[in-house]
Amino acid sequence: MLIRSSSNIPSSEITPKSTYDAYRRDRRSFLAGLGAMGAAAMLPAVAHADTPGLTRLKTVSSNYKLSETTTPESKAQSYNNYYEFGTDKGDPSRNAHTMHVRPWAVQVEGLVAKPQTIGIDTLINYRPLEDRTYRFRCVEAWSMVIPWNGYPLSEFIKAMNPLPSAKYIQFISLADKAQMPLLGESGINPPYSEGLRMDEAMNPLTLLTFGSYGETLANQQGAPIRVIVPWKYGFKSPKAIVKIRFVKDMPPTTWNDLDAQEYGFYSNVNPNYDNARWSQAHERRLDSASSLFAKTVPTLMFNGYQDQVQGMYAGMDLRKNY
Ligand SMILES: Nc1nc2c(c(=O)[nH]1)N[C@H]1C(S)=C(S)[C@@H](COP(=O)(O)O)O[C@H]1N2
Ligand SMILES: [Mo]
Repeated sequence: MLIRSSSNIPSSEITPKSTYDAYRRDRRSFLAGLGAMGAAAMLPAVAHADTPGLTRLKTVSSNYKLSETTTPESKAQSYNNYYEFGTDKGDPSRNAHTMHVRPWAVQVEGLVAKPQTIGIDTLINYRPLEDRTYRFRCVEAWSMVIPWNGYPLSEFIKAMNPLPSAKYIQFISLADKAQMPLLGESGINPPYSEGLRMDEAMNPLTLLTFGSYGETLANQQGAPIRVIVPWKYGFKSPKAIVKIRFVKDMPPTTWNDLDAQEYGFYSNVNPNYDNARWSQAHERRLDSASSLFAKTVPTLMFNGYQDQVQGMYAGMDLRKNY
Protein backbone atom coordinates (compact mmCIF):
# COMPACT_ATOMS: atom_id res chain seq x y z
CA MET A 1 0.00 0.00 0.00
CA LEU A 2 1.53 3.24 -1.12
CA ILE A 3 -0.64 5.60 0.88
CA ARG A 4 -0.97 5.14 4.57
CA SER A 5 -4.44 6.30 5.46
CA SER A 6 -6.30 7.95 2.67
CA SER A 7 -9.17 8.89 4.97
CA ASN A 8 -6.93 11.33 6.85
CA ILE A 9 -5.06 12.75 3.90
CA PRO A 10 -6.47 15.43 1.65
CA SER A 11 -6.10 14.19 -1.92
CA SER A 12 -3.85 17.15 -2.71
CA GLU A 13 -1.23 15.67 -0.40
CA ILE A 14 -1.25 12.22 -1.91
CA THR A 15 1.74 11.71 -4.16
CA PRO A 16 0.69 10.59 -7.63
CA LYS A 17 2.67 7.60 -8.86
CA SER A 18 4.28 9.65 -11.64
CA THR A 19 5.63 12.13 -9.10
CA TYR A 20 6.87 9.29 -6.95
CA ASP A 21 8.73 7.66 -9.86
CA ALA A 22 10.32 11.01 -10.74
CA TYR A 23 11.26 11.43 -7.12
CA ARG A 24 12.97 8.04 -7.10
CA ARG A 25 14.87 8.89 -10.28
CA ASP A 26 15.96 12.18 -8.75
CA ARG A 27 16.99 10.41 -5.64
CA ARG A 28 19.22 8.01 -7.55
CA SER A 29 20.92 10.78 -9.51
CA PHE A 30 21.21 12.85 -6.36
CA LEU A 31 23.07 10.03 -4.65
CA ALA A 32 25.19 9.17 -7.71
CA GLY A 33 26.25 12.80 -8.07
CA LEU A 34 27.60 12.95 -4.57
CA GLY A 35 30.51 10.64 -5.29
CA ALA A 36 33.54 11.41 -3.18
CA MET A 37 32.11 14.38 -1.33
CA GLY A 38 32.54 14.44 2.43
CA ALA A 39 29.68 13.54 4.71
CA ALA A 40 29.03 17.11 5.83
CA ALA A 41 28.82 18.24 2.24
CA MET A 42 26.12 15.63 1.64
CA LEU A 43 23.71 17.50 3.87
CA PRO A 44 23.23 20.84 2.15
CA ALA A 45 21.43 23.54 4.06
CA VAL A 46 17.92 23.90 2.71
CA ALA A 47 15.25 25.70 4.62
CA HIS A 48 12.31 24.05 2.90
CA ALA A 49 11.24 20.49 2.26
CA ASP A 50 11.96 19.49 -1.28
CA THR A 51 9.68 16.62 -2.28
CA PRO A 52 6.23 15.42 -1.33
CA GLY A 53 6.01 12.90 1.45
CA LEU A 54 4.01 9.72 1.95
CA THR A 55 6.19 7.54 -0.22
CA ARG A 56 6.99 3.94 0.47
CA LEU A 57 10.38 3.80 2.13
CA LYS A 58 13.29 1.88 0.76
CA THR A 59 14.48 -0.54 3.41
CA VAL A 60 17.54 -2.67 3.69
CA SER A 61 17.75 -5.93 5.54
CA SER A 62 18.13 -5.81 9.26
CA ASN A 63 20.57 -7.08 11.85
CA TYR A 64 18.07 -6.43 14.58
CA LYS A 65 15.24 -8.86 14.01
CA LEU A 66 13.71 -10.31 17.15
CA SER A 67 12.07 -13.68 17.34
CA GLU A 68 9.07 -12.17 19.10
CA THR A 69 5.84 -11.54 17.21
CA THR A 70 5.60 -8.19 15.51
CA THR A 71 2.82 -6.00 16.84
CA PRO A 72 0.08 -5.60 14.22
CA GLU A 73 0.45 -2.26 12.48
CA SER A 74 -3.14 -1.32 13.33
CA LYS A 75 -2.28 -1.61 17.02
CA ALA A 76 0.94 0.39 16.74
CA GLN A 77 -0.97 3.16 14.95
CA SER A 78 -3.87 3.38 17.36
CA TYR A 79 -2.32 3.00 20.82
CA ASN A 80 0.00 5.96 21.26
CA ASN A 81 1.24 8.60 23.65
CA TYR A 82 1.45 12.08 22.19
CA TYR A 83 0.28 14.75 24.59
CA GLU A 84 0.10 17.45 21.95
CA PHE A 85 -2.93 15.50 20.69
CA GLY A 86 -4.52 14.43 23.98
CA THR A 87 -3.78 12.15 26.92
CA ASP A 88 -5.77 9.07 25.94
CA LYS A 89 -3.97 6.28 24.07
CA GLY A 90 -6.56 6.56 21.31
CA ASP A 91 -6.40 10.35 21.02
CA PRO A 92 -3.32 10.71 18.79
CA SER A 93 -4.72 8.51 16.03
CA ARG A 94 -7.99 10.43 16.18
CA ASN A 95 -6.48 13.92 16.37
CA ALA A 96 -3.03 14.04 14.76
CA HIS A 97 -4.36 14.42 11.21
CA THR A 98 -4.43 18.20 11.81
CA MET A 99 -0.65 18.27 11.60
CA HIS A 100 1.23 19.06 8.38
CA VAL A 101 4.41 17.11 7.83
CA ARG A 102 5.43 18.97 4.65
CA PRO A 103 7.12 21.33 4.29
CA TRP A 104 9.36 20.41 7.24
CA ALA A 105 12.89 21.24 8.20
CA VAL A 106 15.11 20.49 11.17
CA GLN A 107 17.21 23.24 12.68
CA VAL A 108 20.63 22.06 13.85
CA GLU A 109 22.19 24.39 16.39
CA GLY A 110 24.47 24.81 19.36
CA LEU A 111 27.98 23.39 19.68
CA VAL A 112 28.38 22.22 16.12
CA ALA A 113 30.78 23.06 13.30
CA LYS A 114 28.11 24.66 11.14
CA PRO A 115 24.61 25.40 12.41
CA GLN A 116 22.14 24.80 9.60
CA THR A 117 18.58 24.00 8.66
CA ILE A 118 18.02 20.76 6.78
CA GLY A 119 14.94 19.79 4.76
CA ILE A 120 13.25 16.59 5.83
CA ASP A 121 13.64 14.81 2.50
CA THR A 122 17.36 15.57 2.45
CA LEU A 123 17.54 13.87 5.85
CA ILE A 124 15.47 10.89 4.72
CA ASN A 125 17.68 10.32 1.69
CA TYR A 126 20.96 10.75 3.48
CA ARG A 127 21.39 7.02 4.24
CA PRO A 128 19.58 3.77 3.46
CA LEU A 129 16.77 3.30 5.92
CA GLU A 130 17.53 0.22 7.97
CA ASP A 131 14.69 -2.01 8.98
CA ARG A 132 15.05 -2.69 12.67
CA THR A 133 12.65 -4.43 14.98
CA TYR A 134 12.51 -2.99 18.45
CA ARG A 135 10.64 -3.84 21.56
CA PHE A 136 9.26 -0.56 22.65
CA ARG A 137 8.21 0.03 26.21
CA CYS A 138 6.74 2.91 28.06
CA VAL A 139 6.63 3.87 31.70
CA GLU A 140 2.99 3.00 31.59
CA ALA A 141 4.26 -0.56 31.21
CA TRP A 142 3.27 -1.83 27.81
CA SER A 143 5.52 -3.01 25.05
CA MET A 144 5.33 -3.51 21.32
CA VAL A 145 7.60 -5.08 18.73
CA ILE A 146 7.84 -2.62 15.87
CA PRO A 147 9.90 -2.54 12.65
CA TRP A 148 11.14 1.04 12.50
CA ASN A 149 12.75 2.59 9.42
CA GLY A 150 15.60 5.02 9.81
CA TYR A 151 19.35 5.08 10.22
CA PRO A 152 21.58 5.34 13.26
CA LEU A 153 21.51 8.81 14.82
CA SER A 154 25.32 8.48 15.00
CA GLU A 155 25.55 8.89 11.20
CA PHE A 156 23.76 12.20 11.41
CA ILE A 157 25.85 13.36 14.37
CA LYS A 158 29.10 12.53 12.59
CA ALA A 159 27.98 14.52 9.55
CA MET A 160 27.20 17.52 11.75
CA ASN A 161 30.69 17.64 13.29
CA PRO A 162 29.85 18.52 16.89
CA LEU A 163 32.51 20.46 18.83
CA PRO A 164 34.37 18.51 21.54
CA SER A 165 32.53 20.62 24.13
CA ALA A 166 29.19 19.07 23.08
CA LYS A 167 28.42 16.49 25.78
CA TYR A 168 24.66 16.15 25.30
CA ILE A 169 22.15 16.42 22.51
CA GLN A 170 18.71 17.96 22.92
CA PHE A 171 15.65 17.36 20.73
CA ILE A 172 12.81 19.82 20.54
CA SER A 173 9.43 18.96 19.08
CA LEU A 174 7.01 21.07 17.08
CA ALA A 175 4.76 23.26 19.22
CA ASP A 176 2.20 24.87 16.94
CA LYS A 177 -1.22 25.51 18.42
CA ALA A 178 -2.72 25.96 14.97
CA GLN A 179 -1.86 22.37 14.06
CA MET A 180 -2.09 20.99 17.59
CA PRO A 181 -5.28 22.32 19.14
CA LEU A 182 -4.68 20.53 22.47
CA LEU A 183 -1.14 21.88 22.81
CA GLY A 184 -0.50 22.99 26.40
CA GLU A 185 -3.73 21.48 27.69
CA SER A 186 -2.52 18.02 28.66
CA GLY A 187 -0.42 18.89 31.68
CA ILE A 188 3.01 19.08 30.06
CA ASN A 189 4.72 22.29 28.97
CA PRO A 190 5.41 22.72 25.26
CA PRO A 191 7.61 22.38 23.40
CA TYR A 192 8.32 18.72 24.18
CA SER A 193 12.01 18.41 24.91
CA GLU A 194 14.20 15.34 25.34
CA GLY A 195 17.90 14.68 25.56
CA LEU A 196 20.63 12.06 25.51
CA ARG A 197 24.21 11.96 26.66
CA MET A 198 26.49 11.99 23.62
CA ASP A 199 27.59 8.37 24.01
CA GLU A 200 23.95 7.29 24.23
CA ALA A 201 23.15 9.28 21.12
CA MET A 202 26.09 7.67 19.32
CA ASN A 203 25.12 4.11 20.35
CA PRO A 204 24.29 2.08 17.21
CA LEU A 205 20.87 1.19 18.65
CA THR A 206 19.70 4.82 18.69
CA LEU A 207 17.71 5.35 15.54
CA LEU A 208 16.83 8.54 13.69
CA THR A 209 13.43 7.35 12.58
CA PHE A 210 11.34 8.31 9.54
CA GLY A 211 9.08 5.31 9.11
CA SER A 212 7.61 2.13 10.45
CA TYR A 213 6.40 -1.04 8.74
CA GLY A 214 8.14 0.14 5.55
CA GLU A 215 6.21 3.39 5.16
CA THR A 216 6.64 6.95 6.29
CA LEU A 217 5.61 7.49 9.91
CA ALA A 218 1.97 8.11 10.62
CA ASN A 219 1.40 11.47 12.29
CA GLN A 220 0.49 9.83 15.60
CA GLN A 221 3.82 7.98 15.59
CA GLY A 222 5.83 11.19 15.36
CA ALA A 223 5.97 12.06 11.64
CA PRO A 224 8.00 13.16 9.89
CA ILE A 225 11.00 12.53 12.16
CA ARG A 226 11.47 11.09 15.63
CA VAL A 227 14.09 9.27 17.63
CA ILE A 228 13.82 5.71 18.95
CA VAL A 229 15.94 4.69 21.94
CA PRO A 230 15.01 1.05 22.55
CA TRP A 231 16.65 0.49 25.94
CA LYS A 232 14.84 3.41 27.54
CA TYR A 233 11.23 4.10 28.47
CA GLY A 234 9.10 5.46 25.68
CA PHE A 235 9.12 9.11 26.69
CA LYS A 236 12.84 9.33 25.84
CA SER A 237 11.79 8.99 22.17
CA PRO A 238 10.67 12.47 21.02
CA LYS A 239 8.28 12.91 18.09
CA ALA A 240 7.96 15.57 15.38
CA ILE A 241 11.45 16.99 15.93
CA VAL A 242 12.11 20.51 14.66
CA LYS A 243 15.37 21.29 16.48
CA ILE A 244 18.45 19.29 17.33
CA ARG A 245 20.77 21.17 19.65
CA PHE A 246 24.29 20.18 20.71
CA VAL A 247 24.92 21.33 24.28
CA LYS A 248 27.50 21.22 27.07
CA ASP A 249 25.18 20.53 30.02
CA MET A 250 22.42 18.02 30.62
CA PRO A 251 19.40 19.63 28.93
CA PRO A 252 16.00 20.11 30.54
CA THR A 253 13.53 17.42 29.53
CA THR A 254 9.74 17.58 29.59
CA TRP A 255 8.75 14.74 31.93
CA ASN A 256 11.69 15.28 34.24
CA ASP A 257 10.64 18.91 34.65
CA LEU A 258 7.14 17.73 35.48
CA ASP A 259 8.09 15.08 38.04
CA ALA A 260 11.74 14.26 38.58
CA GLN A 261 10.89 11.49 41.08
CA GLU A 262 9.22 9.43 38.41
CA TYR A 263 10.95 10.43 35.22
CA GLY A 264 14.72 10.53 35.48
CA PHE A 265 16.98 11.91 32.79
CA TYR A 266 18.33 8.43 32.03
CA SER A 267 15.16 6.38 32.35
CA ASN A 268 16.78 3.16 31.30
CA VAL A 269 14.31 0.30 31.40
CA ASN A 270 14.88 -1.23 34.83
CA PRO A 271 12.63 -3.92 36.30
CA ASN A 272 14.43 -3.63 39.66
CA TYR A 273 13.51 -0.03 40.21
CA ASP A 274 10.00 0.69 41.39
CA ASN A 275 9.36 4.36 41.00
CA ALA A 276 7.25 6.41 43.37
CA ARG A 277 3.94 5.14 42.05
CA TRP A 278 4.26 1.77 40.40
CA SER A 279 6.31 -1.38 39.97
CA GLN A 280 8.28 -1.63 36.76
CA ALA A 281 8.83 -5.38 36.97
CA HIS A 282 6.27 -6.42 34.35
CA GLU A 283 4.80 -5.16 31.13
CA ARG A 284 1.84 -5.95 28.94
CA ARG A 285 2.98 -7.13 25.52
CA LEU A 286 0.66 -5.67 22.91
CA ASP A 287 1.08 -8.22 20.16
CA SER A 288 -2.45 -8.53 18.90
CA ALA A 289 -4.94 -5.99 17.66
CA SER A 290 -6.91 -6.22 20.88
CA SER A 291 -5.45 -5.15 24.21
CA LEU A 292 -7.71 -7.70 25.90
CA PHE A 293 -5.38 -10.49 24.87
CA ALA A 294 -2.20 -8.77 26.01
CA LYS A 295 0.02 -11.10 28.03
CA THR A 296 1.91 -9.84 31.05
CA VAL A 297 5.61 -10.64 30.74
CA PRO A 298 8.63 -9.84 32.91
CA THR A 299 10.42 -6.65 31.94
CA LEU A 300 14.07 -7.16 31.07
CA MET A 301 16.94 -4.95 32.23
CA PHE A 302 17.64 -2.38 29.50
CA ASN A 303 14.65 -3.83 27.66
CA GLY A 304 16.79 -6.83 26.70
CA TYR A 305 19.55 -4.74 25.09
CA GLN A 306 21.86 -5.13 28.09
CA ASP A 307 24.86 -6.44 26.12
CA GLN A 308 24.83 -3.46 23.76
CA VAL A 309 24.35 -0.70 26.31
CA GLN A 310 25.35 -1.61 29.88
CA GLY A 311 28.96 -0.54 29.32
CA MET A 312 27.84 3.08 29.06
CA TYR A 313 26.62 3.00 32.66
CA ALA A 314 29.52 1.20 34.30
CA GLY A 315 30.12 2.61 37.77
CA MET A 316 26.83 4.50 37.82
CA ASP A 317 24.26 3.72 40.49
CA LEU A 318 21.17 3.15 38.36
CA ARG A 319 18.91 3.55 41.38
CA LYS A 320 20.14 7.12 41.71
CA ASN A 321 20.59 7.71 38.01
CA TYR A 322 17.18 6.40 37.00
N1 LIG B 1 6.52 15.32 21.01
C1 LIG B 1 6.19 14.30 21.82
N2 LIG B 1 6.94 13.17 21.78
C2 LIG B 1 6.63 12.13 22.57
C3 LIG B 1 5.54 12.21 23.46
C4 LIG B 1 4.75 13.40 23.48
O1 LIG B 1 3.78 13.54 24.25
N3 LIG B 1 5.10 14.41 22.62
N4 LIG B 1 5.24 11.13 24.30
C5 LIG B 1 6.35 10.24 24.62
C6 LIG B 1 5.88 9.07 25.35
S1 LIG B 1 5.39 9.32 26.95
C7 LIG B 1 5.88 7.82 24.79
S2 LIG B 1 5.46 6.47 25.74
C8 LIG B 1 6.22 7.62 23.36
C9 LIG B 1 5.10 6.85 22.67
O2 LIG B 1 5.47 6.54 21.35
P1 LIG B 1 4.46 5.66 20.45
O3 LIG B 1 3.17 6.37 20.40
O4 LIG B 1 5.13 5.54 19.12
O5 LIG B 1 4.34 4.34 21.15
O6 LIG B 1 6.43 8.85 22.66
C10 LIG B 1 7.14 9.83 23.38
N5 LIG B 1 7.40 10.98 22.53
MO1 LIG C 1 5.30 7.13 27.94
